[in-house]
Amino acid sequence: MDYLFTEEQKMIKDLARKISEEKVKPVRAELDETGTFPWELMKEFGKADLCGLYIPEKFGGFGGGCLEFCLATEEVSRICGGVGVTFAASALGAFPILMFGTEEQKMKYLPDIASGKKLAAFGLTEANAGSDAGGIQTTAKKDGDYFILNGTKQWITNGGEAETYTVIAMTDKSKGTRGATAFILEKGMKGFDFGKKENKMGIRCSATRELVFQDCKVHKSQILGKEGMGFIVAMKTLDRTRPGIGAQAVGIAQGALDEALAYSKTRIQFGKPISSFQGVQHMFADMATQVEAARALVYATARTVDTGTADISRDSAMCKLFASDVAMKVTTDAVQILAGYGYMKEYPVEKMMRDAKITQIYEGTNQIQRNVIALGLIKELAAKK
Ligand code: COS
Repeated sequence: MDYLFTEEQKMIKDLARKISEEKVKPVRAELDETGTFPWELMKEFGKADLCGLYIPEKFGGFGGGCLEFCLATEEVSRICGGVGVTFAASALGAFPILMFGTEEQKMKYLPDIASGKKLAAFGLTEANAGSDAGGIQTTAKKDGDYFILNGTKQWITNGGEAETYTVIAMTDKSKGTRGATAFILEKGMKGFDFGKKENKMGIRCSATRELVFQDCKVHKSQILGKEGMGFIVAMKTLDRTRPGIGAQAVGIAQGALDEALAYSKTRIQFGKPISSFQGVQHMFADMATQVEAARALVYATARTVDTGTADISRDSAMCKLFASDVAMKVTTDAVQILAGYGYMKEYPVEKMMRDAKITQIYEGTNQIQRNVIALGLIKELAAKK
């Protein structure tokens, strides 16, 4: 399908594919097995100027947008979902600064993220505040020109490895979601520590850790936007980064389809390659159609995000929901096509199936995406009346 990319967008896609094929593919199984964080690979992406695709040139980035970011994320995830999310989660940490940061904050933090020298991360989730993001308990108590943070963030991607963190904490619990504030925190600040790296089912090389705050003193100049705007910062960020999860899901699904197709030509049963059986061909037809539909939705949503005009919550939720369900279905079918071999670690499809699962969960479960979509539909209807 022709998505009418510019020459620059084609170049980004090709470059991300080349690095992923040459550098990520040879090490993905070992990174998965050992749960090793892919620092060397992040440096490669930095050297190739892929880390700041969505960051304006004046802050050291490429000056593209959500689409360029999605193209690269898809290509990296086609080879490894764990490396893909490590790459993408830095954008999740950087987007709040990009959207709500002062000129000074942007100048201070974005160039190092754009160059790949530093990674960023986003701290919203807590043990008792997942889908119910408004239920966060981490507090930031005012103390003159400072805020004192106490609490624990859970399952933070790039936790411990990133240098720059956007953290949402309650500055006034009595105000509910309007009492949350977003802060930029730096690794190494007194009172800011990390929990152990979580041992996960998939995306195993990515780092998932707790962020622990114990009387962590943060100057008011580290606030993003205004005091009390933290929930809006978080929600608007997720609206812009969910297409990235869609792109990750499309990449994982395409990777699994590629593997299953290649295998089906070499696997001989009943005297013929299994690719010649109609039952298998129909599975491929469905898988390819689903991947292409998900890809089209991700690119269309990313383009809408980049126009900056529309209310994107609904579209963004749709593309994350659809693409992640496709990833789960297609990777499961790929394992089925490889059958016994698909279940073994010698082939990459079992890893792809494990990696796909989280795309239905993080950045808002698919049940929450359905709530957001339904709310969008109801709002649209009300606006028409
Ligand atoms: N953009 C701007 N503002 C938004 C918004 C968005 N996308 N979504 C909600 N808001 C605003 C609402 O308009 C409301 O504002 P007012 O106080 O002015 O009325 C406020 O935020 C609270 O919204 P709401 O009442 O809908 O909040 P809920 O607590 O019911 O939250 C959702 C519901 C589904 C939006 C939220 O809990 C959610 O997205 N959960 C998933 C969180 C998630 O993705 N976690 C993963 C973490 S990162 S890996």
